[in-house]
Amino acid sequence: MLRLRSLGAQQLRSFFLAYKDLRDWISALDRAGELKRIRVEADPILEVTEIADRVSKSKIPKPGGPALLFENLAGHPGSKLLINQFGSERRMQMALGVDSLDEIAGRIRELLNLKSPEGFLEKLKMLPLLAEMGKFFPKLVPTGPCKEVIQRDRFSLLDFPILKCWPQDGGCFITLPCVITRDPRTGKRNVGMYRMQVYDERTTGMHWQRQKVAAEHYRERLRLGAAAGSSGAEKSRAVDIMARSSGGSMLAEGDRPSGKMEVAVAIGTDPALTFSAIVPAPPDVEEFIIAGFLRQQPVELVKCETVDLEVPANSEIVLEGYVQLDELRPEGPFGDHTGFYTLEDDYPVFHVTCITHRKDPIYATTIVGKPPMEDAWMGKAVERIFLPLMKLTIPEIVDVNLPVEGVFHNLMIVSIRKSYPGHARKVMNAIWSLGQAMFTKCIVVVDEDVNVHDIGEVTLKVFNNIDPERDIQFTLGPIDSLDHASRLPNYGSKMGIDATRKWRTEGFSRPWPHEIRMDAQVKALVDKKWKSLGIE
Ligand SMILES: Cc1cc2nc3c(=O)[nH]c(=O)nc-3n(C[C@H](O)[C@H](O)[C@H](O)COP(=O)(O)O)c2cc1C
Ligand SMILES: [Mn+2]
Repeated sequence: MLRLRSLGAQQLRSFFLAYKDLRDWISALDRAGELKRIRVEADPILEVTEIADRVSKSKIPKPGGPALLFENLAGHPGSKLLINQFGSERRMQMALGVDSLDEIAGRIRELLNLKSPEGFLEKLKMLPLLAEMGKFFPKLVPTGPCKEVIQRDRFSLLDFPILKCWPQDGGCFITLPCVITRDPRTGKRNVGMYRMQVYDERTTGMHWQRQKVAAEHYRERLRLGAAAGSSGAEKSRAVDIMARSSGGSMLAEGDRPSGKMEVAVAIGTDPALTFSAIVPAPPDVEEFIIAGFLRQQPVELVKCETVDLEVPANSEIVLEGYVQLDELRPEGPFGDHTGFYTLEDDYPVFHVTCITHRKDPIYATTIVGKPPMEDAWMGKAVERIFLPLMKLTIPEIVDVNLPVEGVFHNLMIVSIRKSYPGHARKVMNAIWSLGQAMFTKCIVVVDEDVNVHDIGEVTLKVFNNIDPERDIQFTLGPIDSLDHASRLPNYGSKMGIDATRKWRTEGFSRPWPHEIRMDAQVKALVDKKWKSLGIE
């Protein structure tokens, strides 16, 4: 009963907090002193990056600086651009309507902890919760702000102040798009954030990495096409392009499977929705539901004009179009969140068939580069929110830290409640098989008494505790596409360090030393004397 009441209170509170759209969110940032309007002219080519980068790395007023609304962009009179909206702990909390990200983790735990009601009264008590859950599901509405201007004939991507982020980038990139696709088998929708390189007025790259959900939707279409194709040749062509779209060269003309995959892209939505596009949710969970859960109000969707997809009604800009199944094109280089440029590689191509937008649309974007950047704060939010979900499959996990400089896939420090010999290695293997955590290049496992967020303590304990030859575990598997060091693109080795205290049952027969700690009595004594010592 208590649980239900607390959910009710949260629901009531967040009723006032869910942002209607990007503009509502910008006003909230402004009121909270978290927004800076830039009226001096700035160029979307490199200059906005340099400004945003300095702000991201500044400590004023707090780490991450303010969000920036550029109101005077060179070459784009009248355009506005929002950047760094998620770029601080406070803004990330505000975006999700909480005072602490652990609140959301708590809400997820509540849901996971639900037990089936026994008897009529308990069922009755569940009703408000069920009503609450109804709020998570998206709602189709006849129209919305994103339809204020509909452009089917004369439109150009070049009208928007799309950034060229870094000097050696292959061009301008849309960096904060919510890319919406549909699973051709189940009809379920996916929203993923995949950058888009602008090739010309109506064409972009579509950088969904091969292990991401939209890439699977794409392969699913190829498979279906192959199954429908009458000849064995058609089938083998589809298989071929699947392999080649993982880093190979283009197919020769006349050797291509045909067909299209519809795609819609929303730019500049309310912050919960934008955030939902980056969360590593299980493939079959619609991000629209996650956004509904986070904002505790349904996401309102409208039908697209030229494709059979739905988009958030509150979007500033919507791009509708398709990806041709037989077409790959070099994408990149792009200054990435690893702090290095990702190399050029072949990716699908997005053809825009229609653009709809609000009047005077605000273009939302971000930059990535050497950390810390805006995405560091988004990544930390994912870390906190996903902890209870990780614990669902790996309950022995106590806490997790993905240090920002580990760029999320290079380093995970995890503390566990060790219960049996080899337990740390079991946890490594579980993490390497858990969704996007499969990319983790190095997993460091420590005992539960180590504070994973204190890098000094982690360093002290880990390197004191290991016998490297014994405690390092290597494995081979899929690697993040951004990794430039692996032997092959997307495939290479990973390492786990078992830095837990070793047990006799693990073949360790030496005594384990005690950690140095002063007696409590002596500490209390010195506390009392401290001032009189005249040291401070
Ligand atoms: C700013 C930003 C840019 C990103 N760009 C890409 C990208 O270009 N390609 C990609 O595959 N993932 C990119 N990601 C990560 C994905 O959004 C993330 O893996 C997400 O969970 C994918 O959704 P999915 O599981 O529905 O495929 C980016 C994340 C952020 C925060
Ligand atoms: Mn997804």
